[in-house]
Amino acid sequence: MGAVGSKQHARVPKASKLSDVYDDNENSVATRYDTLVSAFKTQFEGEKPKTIARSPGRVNLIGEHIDYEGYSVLPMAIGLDVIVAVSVALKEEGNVEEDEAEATLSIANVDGEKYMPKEFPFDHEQEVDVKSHHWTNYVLCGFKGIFDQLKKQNKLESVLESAFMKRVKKVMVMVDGKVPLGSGLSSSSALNCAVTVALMDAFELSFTKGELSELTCLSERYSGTQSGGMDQAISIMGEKDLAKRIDFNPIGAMDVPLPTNLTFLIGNSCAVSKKAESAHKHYNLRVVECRLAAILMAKHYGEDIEKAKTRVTLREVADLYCNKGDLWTALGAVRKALNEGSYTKKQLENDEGLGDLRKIFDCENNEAFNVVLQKNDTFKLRDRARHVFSEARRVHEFQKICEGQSPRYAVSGPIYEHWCKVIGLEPDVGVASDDPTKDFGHPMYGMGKEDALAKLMHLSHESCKTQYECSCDELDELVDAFMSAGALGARLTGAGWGGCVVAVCESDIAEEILADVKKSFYEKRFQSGVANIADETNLLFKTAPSAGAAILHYD
Ligand code: NG1
Ligand code: MG
Repeated sequence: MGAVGSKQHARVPKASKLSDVYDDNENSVATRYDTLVSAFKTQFEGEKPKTIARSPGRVNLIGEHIDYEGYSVLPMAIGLDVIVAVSVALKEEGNVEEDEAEATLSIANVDGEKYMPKEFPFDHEQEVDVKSHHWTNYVLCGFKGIFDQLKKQNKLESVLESAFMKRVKKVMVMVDGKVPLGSGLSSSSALNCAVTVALMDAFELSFTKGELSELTCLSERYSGTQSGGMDQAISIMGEKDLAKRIDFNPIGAMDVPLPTNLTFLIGNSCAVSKKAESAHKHYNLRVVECRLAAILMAKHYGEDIEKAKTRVTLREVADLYCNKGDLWTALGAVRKALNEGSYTKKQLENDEGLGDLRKIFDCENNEAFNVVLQKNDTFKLRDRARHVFSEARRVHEFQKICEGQSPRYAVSGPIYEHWCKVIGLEPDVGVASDDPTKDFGHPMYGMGKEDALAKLMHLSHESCKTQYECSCDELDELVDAFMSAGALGARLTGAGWGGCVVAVCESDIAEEILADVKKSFYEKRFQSGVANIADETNLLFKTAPSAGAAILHYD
């Protein structure tokens, strides 16, 4: 039951055959690699790539917006990926002219019309121009992350002084991405991770998967989002046929086998979530709200205000004060510690005694938070904290059910039984409500495994929509379309505010559901020609857990 395995100490596999990395579609995959190599040669005047690496996008099955609060999430890597070819040209020894020339980092894309090439100095301190939102920013993130990691390991000086690094003339990078942008399938992390792995190999360095997951999580913040570490960790540590429970602090990945009679489907709502551009009112604002909620909860538990102001995550506070992190207790505490509705900046600074918020968020040095505080005056804390704790609980329940526990035992626990006594209900009955704002049990007793998993996904979507407010009309409509078509459950996946829905269904009706959703959602939305869009651009498809990052020796 429940295969376990924590793979953070392993290295990224080096495969020599494409079929070791991809399980199907091998012919078109091979053509894609040929195209990458020939685009590389054309762009870089006949040079041949030294390393090719791939890293996939992901779909998060459950556990939304809780990674940055320190809670485990449950994604799987998908087949769509980013592939990167890299080569390093070295200066000729003794060639004075070359010795003095500035080394460069030259980045190009197979789709050069849409994604223009760009060149930077070969300098790990090169700043990322967050305001430009240029696609190469993520390549720069990957590049910088490698040197940050070396610094952390006290190896930066020696690597920079090595004969190899001193001779670098030009680093050439060619990218081909298949993960749709802004769709909640993590195209950005797939790009960052693929580049990091390719450059690591080309620079003759070797990091463990755990180190790579951590360094790419941190380096992606150069792009302007205060991201958690889910996307990078699963892109690096994903495995065929397994979903993963990704843990943080320290980072780890535990195998989660999914029921074999179920199929997961992905549909793109076609509402593009421009994450970097709208971070101040969406993603980064939520990070700020959760942190404020953590601070007020710590204060509620009697912590000295100055100490409370150093709290960063809700988990930190729950672990300290809520019965060692018991999520039922934490949900109860939220009601007492945080007001309903919104707090204004003034209320937080004056009435709650937090003082200058800009100081708490180190706005002098953190532009992302600086913009959030400049552009927002109201902050919802209770709803956000409630989502985080209840979603963390759903992840736990989802995993337990996948591992074979009966839904009843996955949901209940000593504290749950206790609450039932307090409110005068038989634990077996639970509180029969679909309302995710109710802090007590959900009616999962006697449910089959499949229905219980689907129900958790459904509750997750409701919580994202009403408590975290990260859904949108298109996503809600697509969730409904999947449900009407016969899916067992459906929810937004990824950051939300656009992007994709993940649905789960009995495998034998997957095709029927896809056909139905194509009609009810896509054809209705786009009137004509939708069939082609849906077929060609990965808008609607079946998915299964796929392999994570790999290095390919391809010739
Ligand atoms: P998206 O926007 O789907 O790549 C983001 C974060 C995750 C996680 C989810 C919400 C990045 C790179 N990723 O994913 O860490 O917080 O939102 O669960 O910012
Ligand atoms: Mg992303």
